[in-house]
Amino acid sequence: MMDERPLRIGIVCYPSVGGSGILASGLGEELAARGHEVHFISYERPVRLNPEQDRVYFHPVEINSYELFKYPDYTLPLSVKLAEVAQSFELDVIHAHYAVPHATAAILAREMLPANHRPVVVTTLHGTDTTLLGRDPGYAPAIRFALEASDAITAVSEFLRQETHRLLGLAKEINVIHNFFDPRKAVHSREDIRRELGVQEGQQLILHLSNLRPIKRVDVMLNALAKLEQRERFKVVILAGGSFGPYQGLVEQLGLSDTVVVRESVAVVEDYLQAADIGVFTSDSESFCLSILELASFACPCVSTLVGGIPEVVEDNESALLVPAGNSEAVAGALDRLLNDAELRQRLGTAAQTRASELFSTAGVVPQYEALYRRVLSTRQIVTFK
Ligand code: GMT
Repeated sequence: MMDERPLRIGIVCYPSVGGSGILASGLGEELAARGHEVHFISYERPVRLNPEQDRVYFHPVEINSYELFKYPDYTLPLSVKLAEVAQSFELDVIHAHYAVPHATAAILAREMLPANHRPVVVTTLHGTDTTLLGRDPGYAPAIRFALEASDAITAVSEFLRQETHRLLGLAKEINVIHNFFDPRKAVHSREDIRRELGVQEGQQLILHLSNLRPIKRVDVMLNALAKLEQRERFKVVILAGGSFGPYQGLVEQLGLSDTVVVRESVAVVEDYLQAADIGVFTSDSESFCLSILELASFACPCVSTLVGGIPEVVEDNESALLVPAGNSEAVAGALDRLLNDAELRQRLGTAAQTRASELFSTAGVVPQYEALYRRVLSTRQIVTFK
């Protein structure tokens, strides 16, 4: 029979606005709500982590700036902090989100500890750790090693599972556990948010949210928006998880200054999700695209590029409009269809919401992680260096 006692879980993730950190924070909060003790280890407190949550602890990693190092080192202090926390709090599991450098540091921490005090290491791949860094010969061997040495690996989509096998040639099993999302309560009303953003009566709000990395192809999105006629029909809101500065010039050049509103570092994303009528995403690659799921939970339909794991999240013409990557003409055409057709928006949005609650709810997905932890703990084999 499987051990059902609450677990002590260490989560290492990026604390900034980015899907992997957001997912890891949501997972930790939910695991704590289900009775487990959860320790976050990172260089800052994760942005979306609720400071009020019981059984959730945060352990900062201090980064030194020794003159000897031309570049500051994070991996070693992280591994030492992980080992310290694992030993002091008798962690059962270290769950590393994003391979670089988190899985590497977790493996190092596990190996530093006495064999009978070693937590198991579960590594979750989120996307660019495979699709970008996994192609880089300067990283790939280290990523492959950290994954082979993990006690279990998960990927957030079937696409990412296959890409990881293809690019890294891993022999080890990869478990697919999709992203999940259940919205928190919005703080402001839909009307207040739209008013604050300057959305006029009868106008539609097109929303994009991301960390604006080059892979998001904000240039393609802006070019598509510039192709849309009758600008009085809509307002575009960009929630920027990074500086929008590099794109400001393009906004002006395309004559979009009166159409595009940018908000950097918003506190409650649900305020904006509930206020949106259409989402737009133009990424060249996306292992899942948590933002599409976030909008789907508010029955907001999206136009997106048909790349990576996105068709696992939403289906073309059923719950979204999916278009080829890098094609601003196609993005504009799909946005135009949605802007002009309230019935289509309603149909796709409702289908996206149903799919989200059936396949990607917190209640459905988090137990998959719990089951994996327990399975690995019950069958653990001490993985040691050859
Ligand atoms: O999309 C980003 O640039 C952020 C990135 C991250 O690692 O934080 O997001 C990745 O993880 C998310 C959560 O699992 C996925 O929903 C995103 O699709 C994935 N991004 C990419 O694959 C580009």
